[in-house]
Amino acid sequence: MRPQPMDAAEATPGPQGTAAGAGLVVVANRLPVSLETDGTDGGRRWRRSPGGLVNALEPFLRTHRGAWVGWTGTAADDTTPAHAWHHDELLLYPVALTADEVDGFYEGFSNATLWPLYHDVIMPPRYRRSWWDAYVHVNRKFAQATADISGHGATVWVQDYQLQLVPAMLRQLRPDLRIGFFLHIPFPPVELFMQVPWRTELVRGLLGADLIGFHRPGGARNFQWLARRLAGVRVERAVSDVGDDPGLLSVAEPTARRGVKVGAFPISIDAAGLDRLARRADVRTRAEQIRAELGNPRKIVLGVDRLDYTKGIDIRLRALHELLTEGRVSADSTTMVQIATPSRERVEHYLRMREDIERTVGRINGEFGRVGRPAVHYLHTSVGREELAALYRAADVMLVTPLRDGMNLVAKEYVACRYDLQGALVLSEFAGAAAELTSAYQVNPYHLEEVKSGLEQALSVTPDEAGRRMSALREQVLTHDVGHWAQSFLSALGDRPPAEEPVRRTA
Ligand code: GDG
Repeated sequence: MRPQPMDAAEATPGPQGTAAGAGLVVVANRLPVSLETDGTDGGRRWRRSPGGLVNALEPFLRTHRGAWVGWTGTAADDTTPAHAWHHDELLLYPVALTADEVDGFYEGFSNATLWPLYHDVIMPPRYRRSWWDAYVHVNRKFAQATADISGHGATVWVQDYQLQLVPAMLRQLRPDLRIGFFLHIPFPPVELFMQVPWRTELVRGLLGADLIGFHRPGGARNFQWLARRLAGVRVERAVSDVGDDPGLLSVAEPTARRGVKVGAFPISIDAAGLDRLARRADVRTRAEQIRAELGNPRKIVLGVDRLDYTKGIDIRLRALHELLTEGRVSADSTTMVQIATPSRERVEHYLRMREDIERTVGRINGEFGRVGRPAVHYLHTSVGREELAALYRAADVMLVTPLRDGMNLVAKEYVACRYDLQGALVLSEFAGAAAELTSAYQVNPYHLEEVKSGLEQALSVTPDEAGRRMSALREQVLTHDVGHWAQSFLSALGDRPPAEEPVRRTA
């Protein structure tokens, strides 16, 4: 099977955009484009980049004509535009990072300290002072760029763990702004967060926002506890189980008390858009073609992930391997496809994990594959949106087995593509999505026997049972889409808690 090329929506840098006065500004580590070299003519072009955050926010920004502040993804050189430019109706405002800043802020503190720490320390986080310094410095750059681009009284929505200091820095520069922050990854248990040498600074950074959003109420409650313990804030209202009714903290500023809302806002996908895409004749034809290219096996099992150690790709491969060894699954009738999108390839943990996974794939194919019929098709690549929808449509079983995941959009995308009410989802109970997708085959990824029996049950589900489960899953996903998520976050942010009484000064 050959993957089809990635979406190639090109961005043409327009006339130097003047950014002043933007009314809604999204601030994220990455701009929703990246500069790539074209294989045919060697020219460099901006292309839409894949990824959870971009996919989630883009439909919303399109309809609201916002601006986006972020890094281009390449260390600053003469290719980084110095000014804002338009791409597909969006105003993009680049933050240039040097190679050293990328090392310390992105690969270091963001991806080798915070990422493993916030994902249950699956890998040991590394605490390095120089990485922290780079994190502070780069967060300040983002805050300054946002202050420059935002109009008076604008709404700013800061995204994710790379930018946790931006809310407080931005509030200092521009007290007129309404600032929201959303964390796309899990917020860790308090005992783990307490490891960070700079824990108070991180909490104070977030407290600069008017609203701090998490995927799950548990994360929001962890944060509330830490804010009280580390920053001495008053908890006015505890976090409830619904995002529409967030908890409230009261923070003492130099002259007055200010309210900060904290709540759960589970992110979702453009469900109707994916449903439409999956129904398209060319996508349906491609799904049939994929089945044929795989040799028309009775069952196709699919995994789609960034190649990340949190995603549990190794676990699902081990489960399949044991099921094949025990004769509970046959390679004659079942074929697995794993799309592993390249990710963070310069971070050490990722290099080792990739070698591990590829060794396991090789071993399974060595033992159970035949000439022209591997048991596992492993693609270390990114595929286009249509190809992805066709793969979802072709897969009888979708395996989503992260050890920890903020939400996991892949699980929801699979459901959105199954308008035929067939297919079965095996889902880790440690993905944020598990709280909503209760009709999936939920498994504890640390319990290999449970993963194996989840996969086995999903492979042998009757059409009636599959239909019953998929209808329930679709009901949830189609009624709680990304528009609903953005809307509920922004309306909670718009409804800013009033300034409170002045802070009494003690001599
Ligand atoms: C973070 C959190 C949270 C993947 N491969 C291809 C491709 N993708 C797209 C998927 C999906 C997205 O990337 C991955 O989103 P996930 O949610 O699964 O995971 P993360 O990237 O880790 O995202 C996560 C998310 O933020 C949002 O808050 O859910 O928990 O870790 O949309 O479809 N897309 C295409 N080709 C690929 O090969 N076109």
